[in-house]
Amino acid sequence: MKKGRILCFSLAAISVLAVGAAWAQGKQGIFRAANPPWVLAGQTATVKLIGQDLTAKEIRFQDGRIAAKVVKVGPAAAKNDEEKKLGNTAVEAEVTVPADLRPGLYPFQFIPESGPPVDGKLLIDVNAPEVEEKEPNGSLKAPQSLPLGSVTVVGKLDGDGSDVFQVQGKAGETWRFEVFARRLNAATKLEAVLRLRDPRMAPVRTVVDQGQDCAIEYKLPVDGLYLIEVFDGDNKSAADLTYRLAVRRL
Ligand SMILES: [Ca+2]
Repeated sequence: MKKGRILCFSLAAISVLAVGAAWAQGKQGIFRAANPPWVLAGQTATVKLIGQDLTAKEIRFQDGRIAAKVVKVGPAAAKNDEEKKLGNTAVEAEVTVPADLRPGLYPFQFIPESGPPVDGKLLIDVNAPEVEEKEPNGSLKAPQSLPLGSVTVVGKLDGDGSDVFQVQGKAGETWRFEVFARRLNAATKLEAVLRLRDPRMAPVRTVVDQGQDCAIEYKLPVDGLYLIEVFDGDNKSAADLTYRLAVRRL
């Protein structure tokens, strides 16, 4: 009992010292973005993990099925002011994801030489057919019907500034709807909003881009046709408000 207490005390003391040292240097790292924004299940890919004052001798995923190897740590090569805001460093990692992992955000940690680890999340996705967004799809009464299963919509918010899609779902299925705009172009003006409506057209989830795009994961309560709306937070519309909408049946 006593030994246990002493061990706990020492571990706590060590972590307090480590955190204290990092704070004293003002160098506690912050992770902000991955480029590319996702890694596909069943693949090994090199991804740049970008943030402020990042360093890593190792990257460790909470899910032990994902393996990561640090390739190099260096300055982030920002191409514009928006990219500069993501931070000064990039940790390049080779990430290997097994084929049976379902799409979603997977937590990991940068383990530095010294000091506390820094938390991050990486999106794992699956290959899905691409579908072009087609107007008119601006009203709940006339949505664009998507093919069954997982697809990726390639669209732009021009015209009436709202794009509505319809998917056929079954009770008990979990779906993930995720918009990519800012993560593909840090300088985009699009502040995407996603809204999911049930077969009675009642809104069941609404999410707003808060600097990192947004996603809805939802378990369908009933069979039927569900609507997913994409629009801008300020109701802007323009030909350059481009996005990708990942529709995934998990
Ligand atoms: Ca459109």
